[in-house]
Amino acid sequence: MTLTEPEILNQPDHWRRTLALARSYVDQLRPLFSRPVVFVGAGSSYYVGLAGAAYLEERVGARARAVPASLYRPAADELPVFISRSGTTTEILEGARAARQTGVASVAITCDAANPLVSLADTPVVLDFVREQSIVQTGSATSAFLFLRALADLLAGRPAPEALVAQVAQALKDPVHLHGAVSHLVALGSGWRFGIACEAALKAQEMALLWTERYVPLEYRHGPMSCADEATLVAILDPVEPPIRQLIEDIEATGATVLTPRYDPLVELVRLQQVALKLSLQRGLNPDRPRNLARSVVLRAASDGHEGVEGRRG
Ligand code: F1P
Repeated sequence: MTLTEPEILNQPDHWRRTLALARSYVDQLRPLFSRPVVFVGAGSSYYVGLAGAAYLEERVGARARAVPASLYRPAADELPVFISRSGTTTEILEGARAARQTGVASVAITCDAANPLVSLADTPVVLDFVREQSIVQTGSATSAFLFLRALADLLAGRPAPEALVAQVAQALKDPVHLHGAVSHLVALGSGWRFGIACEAALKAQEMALLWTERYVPLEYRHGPMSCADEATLVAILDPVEPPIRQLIEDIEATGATVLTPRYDPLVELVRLQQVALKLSLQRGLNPDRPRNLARSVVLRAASDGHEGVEGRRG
């Protein structure tokens, strides 16, 4: 058995704990989230921020954006929320240090209470029940996003999405059946679902070394569809309503397989994690240890002034 498989299967339990954590933090975070928010992350954690910012804007009407950690610069009027499973990614720590040096209070969302990010953030939120050993993030990313989603709902005076726990448990017993070889995956989603689409595509890229693309759905016709063929799997995260229905017909005409959503988009992401795992094994790869990747990217300054990569596993 791979390390990744149980990490995917643990998500119902992790989501239940995440929802409880969000409820316990809402009063403490409410005043901080009255400012415009910038989510800062790298890789999966950036995509969590991208989805989180769009969700916060859609549901709370708050001003929110997401930036890759390498582009973050502190601004006095903005709350930075640093997202990092490991809390050791160099660009994240540089951003958190810059915020601290300029007197900008920050929040961190991470999975380990003993990492350097926790000591740099003013309000750390630790999902310490998510203990992933794999390089590829699965439950850590969905749980971090669910925390932000539940927080946004609670800030807006709505209940947190408790029903997702039962829904993801059901979906895990209902995996996607793939017919034919897939070498190309396209994920389509709009609004907060775009960040989810990016994360779904990253899973197939990391675990199965697939050529992947991600777009806002109707953009797909504007050029990228030229590359679709029988080896393409297109996952749609938006509801299947008239403009999407027509898009599906156009995509199917290329010979590509279209996967339409049966569940909430976050639950669909979990099903696409399963697809990535299955494709990885089908292709004879090790999904736990994708080539060229480390669990977090830790850069060390070399004597010639250039930076080198010192991959970390722990
Ligand atoms: C972020 C991350 C992972 C990615 C890769 C390198 O780590 O970019 O999403 O899969 O292994 O690190 P973190 O800052 O969330 O720990």
